[in-house]
Amino acid sequence: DPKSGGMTYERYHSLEDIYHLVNITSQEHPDMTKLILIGSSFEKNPLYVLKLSGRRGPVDKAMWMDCGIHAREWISPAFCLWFIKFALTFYKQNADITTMLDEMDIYILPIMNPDGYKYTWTTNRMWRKNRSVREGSSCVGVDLNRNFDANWCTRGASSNPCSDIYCGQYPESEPEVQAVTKFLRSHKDSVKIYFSIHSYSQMLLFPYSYTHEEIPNHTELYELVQEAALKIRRHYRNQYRYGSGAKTIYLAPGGSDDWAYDQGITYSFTFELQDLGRYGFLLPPNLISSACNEAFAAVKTIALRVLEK
Ligand code: ING
Ligand code: ZN
Repeated sequence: DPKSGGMTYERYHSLEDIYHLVNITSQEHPDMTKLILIGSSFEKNPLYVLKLSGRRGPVDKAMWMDCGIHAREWISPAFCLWFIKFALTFYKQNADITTMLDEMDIYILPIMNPDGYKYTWTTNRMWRKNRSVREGSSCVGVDLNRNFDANWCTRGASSNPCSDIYCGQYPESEPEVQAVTKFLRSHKDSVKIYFSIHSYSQMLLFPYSYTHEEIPNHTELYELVQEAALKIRRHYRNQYRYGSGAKTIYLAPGGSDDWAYDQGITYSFTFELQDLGRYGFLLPPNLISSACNEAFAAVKTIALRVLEK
């Protein structure tokens, strides 16, 4: 029942709750989901991907979405869970959702940084990185969105282990990043669209973030995010900025969307969800549904356009 479900999805969930929710969802929808263990975190928490597909035969296209790369951005995993619930609830009731699930497989990683997320619940609400420890340094954690092999650790990242944007000892040094890159490398032929969900600042971004140079299909992606931002403004009256990462926020090497793009996933995006700074990372639970509804509108707009191509 989507109404009673609503209550569940309008609050934030502990790590244990997230695992439980994903697990029961996969059991309730054995015909439309598959639970895939893609690896484990530094502290050996599992990294589960939930695969969503319509009740149809095999297809050759897929979309990927990861949430919770950064521990304190709680709206991000909340959105992945909300997306899963929404898609499964309205399949065969809503034409757009039916099209998405019938024409592609959707791989969702609800929480890419479980160790950091757990730490924000127990110890430090503003923690960003993972929780890996390293000999010779008393500082903990690597910024997973600086650890991908995309112009790694150049301007916009730090080689200081105590920094919040520490890039790690070498590209893909972190098990969370290794799990994602391994999965995407082995699904390269099918995955056409990549989404990474962050907060906050209300932005729809695409590569590059590691250089000011434009990608070959800059205009095409610019028009996609522009259309998505316009939909959000019309339907939800919220303002999202859009453009390439380097030009719209700041130079940031080693990010996941840039890496995915350079792997050949030419529809690659990073979304920064609500808000604009009033609450920042501490977005209150009563704003979860509006944040998720508008983010879903953006994902849907882009996915359906790409499927048309
Ligand atoms: N923002 C992203 C960050 O990792 C970003 C911005 C997007 C960087 C794409 C690299 C690539 O800094 C937040 N809020 O984390
Ligand atoms: Zn982030």
